[in-house]
Amino acid sequence: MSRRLTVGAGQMGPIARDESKSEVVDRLMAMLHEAHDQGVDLLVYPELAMTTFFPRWFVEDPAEFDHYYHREMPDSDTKALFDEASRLGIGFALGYAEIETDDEGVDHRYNTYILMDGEGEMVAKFRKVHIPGHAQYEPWRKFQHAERHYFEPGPDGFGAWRAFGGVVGMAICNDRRWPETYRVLGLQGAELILIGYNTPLHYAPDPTQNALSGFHNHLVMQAGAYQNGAYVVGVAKGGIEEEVDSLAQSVIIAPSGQIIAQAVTTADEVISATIDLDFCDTYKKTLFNFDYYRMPEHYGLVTERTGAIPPS
Ligand code: CDT
Repeated sequence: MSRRLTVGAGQMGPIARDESKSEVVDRLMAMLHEAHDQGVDLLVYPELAMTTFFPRWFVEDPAEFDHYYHREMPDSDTKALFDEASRLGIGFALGYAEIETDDEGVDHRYNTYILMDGEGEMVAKFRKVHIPGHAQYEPWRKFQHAERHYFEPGPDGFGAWRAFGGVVGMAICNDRRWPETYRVLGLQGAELILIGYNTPLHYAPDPTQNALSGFHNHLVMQAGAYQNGAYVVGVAKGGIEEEVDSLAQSVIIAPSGQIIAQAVTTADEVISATIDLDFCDTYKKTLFNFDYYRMPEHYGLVTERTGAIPPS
């Protein structure tokens, strides 16, 4: 018995500030067809795949940027992509900026992933939990990273869902740097973790990290895969977008922690790998047999404390 599935990463090159949603959908559609040619069952697009990475600009009233957000998915801009994917029988995960108005009429803005199965049914929605960057205008920066101005943390945490013959979880960009993300998914039996990202190569608070950007990207995702016996699909929107260079190097990672496919460009590019979800047990039932080896009575601080408190 094996549970084989072909997963694809639909890496994107830059999206210009004035690029229309229909132009973006054309690009996503071209990658969908390429994925179909590669026999892909599930195609993963990046974080905020519909727009330029607008948090690099600060506007006092976030509502001025509401044209970058979607109130429903699919909507009139994206319906063609959803229709074509279900016609081809391909599931996909799409990152986008979401706006939702609550019962009191208050708008909430989220950095969101939607996961669709191959029949055109929505499997799940995930809203980014760890929101990086800053909430105020910071004039000393070459460019802003004001995600904390434009998005609130997803209130639902890290869910996992039965789909594609296995258990699937999602995370978005900065979430991938935190081991808790993978462990919370691992504790729900996640076998396949989908992660989109937009990572500028220049990290303003500490530029000594710039040269390590690609290393850190793979380091965290390979560790998360291995320590939880899961496949990880990490998908970039990379290249030079509105003068800001961002990391590409999208990857598909096995539960062994090994990279089994990697993008070679900084442009739109589909990579794929046929995986066997049963292979997760090679790790989940041996070295990382959680039931047998975990010691949760010694992990209390992980949820009791936020910041570190060294001994006095
Ligand atoms: N999109 C996103 O979360 N990017 C962050 C950039 C570093 S924090 C300014 C990341 O973790 O890759």
